[in-house]
Order: sequence, then structure tokens, then C-alpha cells
Amino acid sequence: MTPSRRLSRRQFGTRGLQLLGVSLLTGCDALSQSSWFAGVLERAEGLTRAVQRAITPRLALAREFAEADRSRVFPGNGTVDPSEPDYQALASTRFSAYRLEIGGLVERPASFSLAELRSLPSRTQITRHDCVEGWSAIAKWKGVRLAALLERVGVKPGARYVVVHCFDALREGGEKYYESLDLEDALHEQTILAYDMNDQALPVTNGAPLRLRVERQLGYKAAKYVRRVELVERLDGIGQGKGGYWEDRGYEWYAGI
Ligand SMILES: Nc1nc2c(c(=O)[nH]1)N[C@H]1C(S)=C(S)[C@@H](COP(=O)(O)O)O[C@H]1N2
Ligand SMILES: [Mo]
Repeated sequence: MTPSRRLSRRQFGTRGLQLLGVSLLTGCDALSQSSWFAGVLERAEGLTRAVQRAITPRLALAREFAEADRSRVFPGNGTVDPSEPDYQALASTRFSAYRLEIGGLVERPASFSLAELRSLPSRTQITRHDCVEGWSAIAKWKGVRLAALLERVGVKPGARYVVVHCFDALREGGEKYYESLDLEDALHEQTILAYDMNDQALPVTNGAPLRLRVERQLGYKAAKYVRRVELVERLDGIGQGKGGYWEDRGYEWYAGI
């Protein structure tokens, strides 16, 4: 085959994968659980990520909005009230005993109360949340910059991903929600662990007391009910190995918008 024919075939393949990527956005559990579909997603994903990073500068910010753009209603999705007893106990005293743990490949494993988190460098941003199921909503988020936290504990050489472990399981007794970012997204200016939403303490529906905001990716990356942050070299030992609760069920790991 001549090089130019090979190229056009590859371009055709790219189109096809993009179309499949778009079909994922309509969200369908049965489809996303098929292993054939998961394989297609895996191949499409590297492409989405490479394309996004080629066309947007490394540190590009996601769009920020004005106060007036905020949605009057911001839905809750997935878990909206964790039933786990340890979470319920913390919630019953308005999270006064909550501590965020940070461990794994860090120099100084630590834990932080909400007051301590509030005293660290913060960021406030009004951004749009895009859920894979097809809805979007705009809210104002304030939280500690993940970069500031990582600076506190010191990232060990060899650490490549930040894993966020949550309190909730979507089904009773099921696997707990978790998500992961690479260090580039973890250190991004808009990546925060938010404790306020629209100038109020984050409500339980939307992830109290602390949720991730990672604004250049789809909503399922924005883990709610964060319990623990872990620095790791590889993702294959976490959950079922794909780097997130929904990734383990076929969604893309890099969910660039
Ligand atoms: N811990 C946890 N985080 C989660 C989820 C969840 O079920 N549990 N759902 C995800 C999905 S799919 C979306 S769209 C958003 C929903 O956030 P919201 O409830 O604030 O709208 O949270 C994400 N983070
Ligand atoms: Mo979502």
C-alpha cells in the first residue's frame, strides 16, 4: 500500500472513532459494559487526549463565567446522599471531625481538617459542569488548590497519578467511587478540592464536605465525598485498574471536553 493510501485509511479510522466517542456522550450502561465497546474507547481515548493537548496550550484554562451565568438549579447526579455509616456519622456533626488524608508516594503523609484546608491557598471559579449523560450546569466553586496540598506533602519522584478515594458506593456494598488524574491536571491552576459552592458550604447533594473540580474534563472526573488522596506510580492496582469507577465500566480515563 502506498503511504498516501495508508494515511487516508488512518484518517477514516479516526473519524469512525470520533463518532463512537460522540455516541458515548449519550451514555448507555449496557453499551459501555461490553468489552468490545471498552476496547474501542480505549483506542479512541489516546486520540482525544493527544488532540486536546495538541490544540490547547498545556496550561490553558477552562472557560470561566460571570455570576449572572450561574444555573438556578444545579442537579445532583450519581450518589446524592451517601448511606455509609462512617459518612453519616461525619455528616451528623456537620463534618467537624472530617480529615482529608493524603498518602502514597509523598514525602510527608498528612491529614487536614476542613479548617486547615480553608487556610491553604484557594481558588474561586465559575465554571460549567458537563455530564456525560447530556446535561450541563454552571456554578461557583471555591476550594484549596490541589497543587498547594501536594506542595505541602511533597510528591515523591516516581509518582505519576493522583487518585481520589470517596466515601460512597453507587450500590450498597459495592465498590467505592474513585477517580484519578495525571500530575499535569492535578497541578493545573483550576484543579481544586472544593469546599464551597455558590458561596455556601458544599451541600451533601453535591459532595460535602469536599469534592474535586477538574474543569477540562467531564463531570464523572469531579469526584464527590472525597475521603483520601493517594499518589501512585501506576493505576493498575486501584479498583479494577482503569483509574476510576466509571472507567472500570468502560468510560474514558481522559475525559477531555
Ligand atoms: N463520589 C462520587 N463522585 C461523583 C459521582 C458519584 O456518584 N459519586 N458522580 C459523578 C458524576 S457522573 C457527575 S455528573 C457528578 C455530579 O455532580 P453533582 O451531583 O454535583 O451534579 O459527580 C461525579 N462525581
Ligand atoms: Mo456525570
